[in-house]
Amino acid sequence: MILRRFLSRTRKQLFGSTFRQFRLYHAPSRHPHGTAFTTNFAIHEAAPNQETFRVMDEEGNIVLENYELLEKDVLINMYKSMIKSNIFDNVFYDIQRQGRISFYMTNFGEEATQIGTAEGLSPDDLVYCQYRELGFFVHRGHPLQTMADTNFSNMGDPNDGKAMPVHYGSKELNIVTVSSTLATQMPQAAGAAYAYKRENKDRLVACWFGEGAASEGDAHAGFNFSTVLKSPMLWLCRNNGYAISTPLKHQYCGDGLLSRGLAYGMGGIRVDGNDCLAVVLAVKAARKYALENSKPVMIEFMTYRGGHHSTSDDATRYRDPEEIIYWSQVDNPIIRLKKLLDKHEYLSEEEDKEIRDTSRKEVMKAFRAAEKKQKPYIEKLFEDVFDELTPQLKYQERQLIRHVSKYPKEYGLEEYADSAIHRKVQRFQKIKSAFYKPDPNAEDD
Ligand SMILES: Cc1ncc(C[n+]2csc(CCOP(=O)(O)OP(=O)(O)O)c2C)c(N)n1
Ligand SMILES: [Mg+2]
Repeated sequence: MILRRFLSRTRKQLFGSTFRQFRLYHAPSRHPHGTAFTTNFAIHEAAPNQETFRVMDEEGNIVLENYELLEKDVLINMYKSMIKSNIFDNVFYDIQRQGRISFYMTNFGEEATQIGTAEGLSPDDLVYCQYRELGFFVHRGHPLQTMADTNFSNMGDPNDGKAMPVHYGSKELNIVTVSSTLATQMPQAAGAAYAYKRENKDRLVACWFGEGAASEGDAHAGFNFSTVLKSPMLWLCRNNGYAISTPLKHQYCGDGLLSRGLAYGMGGIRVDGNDCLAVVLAVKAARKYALENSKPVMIEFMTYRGGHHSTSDDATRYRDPEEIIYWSQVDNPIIRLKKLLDKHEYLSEEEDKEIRDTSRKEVMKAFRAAEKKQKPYIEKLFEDVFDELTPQLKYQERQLIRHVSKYPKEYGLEEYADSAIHRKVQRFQKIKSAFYKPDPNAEDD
């Protein structure tokens, strides 16, 4: 009201007396931006918030008219992936709490966003992740064993123990390895999408990011490149309400990420991220649109981070328990899909139990096997980074070998695969035993 009064006064002051006799003025402009001239003075305000598209409500009722339901097999497979991902999260969260792995991040509450997206994309599409996309990996078929191995940083870890847990990736499945330095994946994804445009095949690039990561400069560079270069790609925003302890109200003003995408000139849609049917529909449609029009589309998934940010965080310090309970019990993607399956009599209680039992067994098997595997040999630390080691790194490697060989017990050498360090320690022990017979009654030397 106050703003409107101010504007009308300003308009009167500026144009009132001199130009009263003229009608509102419009004229074309030759500015390359393609705008026109007007005398209609206005300080524009942001458009009202865009609505969130959904197909199914919290009770599993279909609310979209004329919606053709996905086939039973597709729904059951998505449900299986949700359960598997949820059990994997529970098991690995507990394992971390027991001190068996160093770190973990759960995906509770974001299962429909992750799994529905995997269902909607083509397996040929190249995907860049942030770090909270477990369900996407599961549904695309990434072996649980490889993920368990990655979390244990053992010899089965494709990163050779050089990255933190949850940094999964798979060349075969077209998923670029997670890099949790926020938003670094975004300009890379825009570049890859441009390469795909030049290749002109029926595939695109999709890039995950959180609403918090979107505050990084890299996000804006990525958005801008993708629209200016008119590249076919999907920007997949997981808007889960928090960036560690920062709630979204402290993260941004305006209409979230969707409005930013539109401002950059891409297509966009806001979707209920806890409704797997809406997610699949939106991803398929956006994918088609991006390829047909050779331009990016942003999908903003409205969801909720059900767990702590990571095992280094305690979310109860900054979140109301009631809020957490609402999202875990009322607006929860797994419960919602289960209600839909029940309504259509697609899943009996026995079948549900069977899915849960099988998934638990699979996860436990992967965890137990991963815990038994040795860690990569220690010098691996220096390999596969530079083609040839720099003099400094060579010096550091020699130092490391010397130091660890001197204090092998401090480093639990038996956990690591055989290496130059082991052989050095063995040689040293042989020499020692040749010259020195330990006192059998003495304590460990
Ligand atoms: C460049 C950079 N700055 C800060 C961090 C620390 N950090 C890790 S995750 C995170 C929050 C990201 O939130 P969001 O993008 O919303 O993803 P979410 O954790 O909610 O899935 C921050 C600040 C980081 N990893 N990288
Ligand atoms: Mg977030």
